[in-house]
Amino acid sequence: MHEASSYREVSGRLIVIGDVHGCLSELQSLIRQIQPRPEDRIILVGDLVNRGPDSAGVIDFAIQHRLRSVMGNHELRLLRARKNPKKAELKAYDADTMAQLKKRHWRYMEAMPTTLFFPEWNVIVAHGGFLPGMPWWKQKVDVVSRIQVITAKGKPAKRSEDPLGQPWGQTWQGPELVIYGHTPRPDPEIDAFAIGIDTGCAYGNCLTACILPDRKLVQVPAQARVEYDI
Ligand SMILES: [Mn+2]
Repeated sequence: MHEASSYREVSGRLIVIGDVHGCLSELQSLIRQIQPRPEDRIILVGDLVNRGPDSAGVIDFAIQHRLRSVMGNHELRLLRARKNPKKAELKAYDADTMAQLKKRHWRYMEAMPTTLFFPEWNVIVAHGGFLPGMPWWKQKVDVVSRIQVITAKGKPAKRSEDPLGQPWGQTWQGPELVIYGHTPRPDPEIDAFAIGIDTGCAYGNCLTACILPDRKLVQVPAQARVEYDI
């Protein structure tokens, strides 16, 4: 499900926030720092849950403050596990998160579209990204929420599966600007028509927002520091 926003609120800014992964206090302090105005819209790139301390709290915050989110690979895996528990391949943190989630949290996750398109800015928010050479609105949630790199054969893959694969954002020709998460990096990744804003908050780096139309980046540091490989 790809969803287009209405033209109603063109006067406001579009505030897009990277992978939160249960880091509620960092999300709150990032939003405090940005000081959203009533006409602004706040969009999350998905992966609200898992890894961090308060998955349910992040979704409650999103519900209370009317934040929209696109579907992340973590929400997708949890939704499928709930539907089909026998087939589910769960990680330890998936089970922890599932124990926290109530009906309202599942409902919020079920309503996440594959992408959100903002025609007034020609901007798409997606979790992972897109394959080049194929209309973005035809691409399935399994690709859009999971792609990190493109293999030599042109297939979508995780960076860990194909370390020599080309990051998809480098191949994206636009004209739509894609703002995405999913691939954690020490700093935001800025390509011609793609901006990656997953800066690994749950891994102890920071949480990043990209604010349109100025493309301004705002960051808050993570509260907990853990070792990890980018
Ligand atoms: Mn993520």
